[in-house]
Amino acid sequence: MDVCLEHINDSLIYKTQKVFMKLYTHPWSNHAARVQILLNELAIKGEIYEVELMEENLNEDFLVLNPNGKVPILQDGSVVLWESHAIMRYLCDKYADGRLYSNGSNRYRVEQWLDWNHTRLNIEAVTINFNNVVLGKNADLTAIEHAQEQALILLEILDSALKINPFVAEQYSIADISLFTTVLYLQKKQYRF
Ligand SMILES: N[C@@H](CCC(=O)N[C@@H](CS)C(=O)NCC(=O)O)C(=O)O
Repeated sequence: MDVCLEHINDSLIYKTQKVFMKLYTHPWSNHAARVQILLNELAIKGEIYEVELMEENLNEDFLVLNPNGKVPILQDGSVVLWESHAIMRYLCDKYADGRLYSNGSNRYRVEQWLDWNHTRLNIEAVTINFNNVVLGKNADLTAIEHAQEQALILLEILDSALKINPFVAEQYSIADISLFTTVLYLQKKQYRF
């Protein structure tokens, strides 16, 4: 990466020294897509490295970066992070200058929806896609049906929240980005960068 962003007196300053940012991703990963969207929102240009899943992610070198063998992984200089939401929080704290993950009471609303997505809606989306795409002919049809039913109930909760406000928290935030990638995943759509 040619640009180094650094917080100086609370503002983002572009410095001439070089910093190395790399995102390990996969085109079908909803978890990686949310980080990639955030990098775009923050106008951070790093190296996007597409990992060959079920092969490269099982290599020793990869497992050193993430022992879970999953994408996304963010490498920002000496910082290596996995878990999409943790990466998003980190990027906002370091580079967003108060945008997308604001301080104060609105932040708890953002956290609420991030947790809700991770522990509720995203789980159903992963079950549906894992069975349909990865297991294919061996898919557990009962699990798919159950996940679809649950997803519909959860989407109604999300719809109700979005009737009040166009964003789940007061302002556009990383919770909206995360939820967007899950809804897209439920629609079996790939985010095109
Ligand atoms: N909770 C993790 C989930 C990451 C995840 O499940 N990544 C999938 C792609 S969407 C993966 O790398 N799967 C490869 C594997 O399990 O072998 C996050 O939010 O980053």
